[in-house]
Amino acid sequence: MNVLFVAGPAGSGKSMLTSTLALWLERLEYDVCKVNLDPAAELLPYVPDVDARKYVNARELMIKRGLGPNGALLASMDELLNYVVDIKTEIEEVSADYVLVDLPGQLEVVAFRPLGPRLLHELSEGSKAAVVFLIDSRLVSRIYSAYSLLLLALSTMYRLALPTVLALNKIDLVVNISEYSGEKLYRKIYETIPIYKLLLEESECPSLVSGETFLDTSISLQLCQFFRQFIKAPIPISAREAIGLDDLIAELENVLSTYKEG
Ligand SMILES: Nc1nc2c(ncn2[C@@H]2O[C@H](COP(=O)(O)OP(=O)(O)O)[C@@H](O)[C@H]2O)c(=O)[nH]1
Ligand SMILES: [Mg+2]
Repeated sequence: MNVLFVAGPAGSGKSMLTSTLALWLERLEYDVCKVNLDPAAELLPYVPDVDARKYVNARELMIKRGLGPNGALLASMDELLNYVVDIKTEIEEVSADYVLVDLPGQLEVVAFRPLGPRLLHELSEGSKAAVVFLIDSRLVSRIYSAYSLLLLALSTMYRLALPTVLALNKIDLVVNISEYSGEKLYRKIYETIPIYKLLLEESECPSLVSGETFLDTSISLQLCQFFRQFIKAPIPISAREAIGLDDLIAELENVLSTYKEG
């Protein structure tokens, strides 16, 4: 059993990717178990096989304890930890090749509080596991925002301590996918989206426009070299249009094949 956690900032497309990737894997004749781990999810683009909302409901907690939406999400994640054994049992009963875990909307709940890594490690214990970290293409349309998103991805990778594959989602919103395909599409993506200027060795580390960020030239140059050393360029995908999923699966299989339980 391979466990894939779909992570990323709110709105990056975690739920959409869980849905599309599940269909894609099923077409490749894998058995897939879809897990919704978001107790505050309202509408999902897939029918979960295992659902955190069965155990904890953020909306009910909000009313019962008089909490706001953020407080309710935090309280419900804390509560969810009490049910991790039940959730794991349900997952094991499905006995799938791939378990896709759609993580809660708010990244900080999973990545920067103690319960996130605990939850992920308990759910993946005894299996191979990896994280897909999603970045919204529209949020890295400027070089300085590419720096901050990559720093966020790196800090998440360190906190979750699982092999991580970065994917740049929603490419359909930044390149004309009806006009380009195959190699041409990739070339267009690499030219259009500045995060690739930062990460691909072929180009020089880009210089920043002064006044856009606190980073000065020498720090940004060092960061760029650091990123190039430690981060593989994100795989361009569109969860909505099912583009790039074969590449994503190949990279996930690659990291899973060298997985060692920590
Ligand atoms: N155009 C486009 N929209 C997308 C894509 N992936 C997700 N979305 C949309 O982005 C919004 C947020 O997606 P969702 O999966 O709910 O994000 P989550 O908060 O990370 O789970 C929804 O309106 C999705 O329909 C994509 O690849 N292309
Ligand atoms: Mg979601």
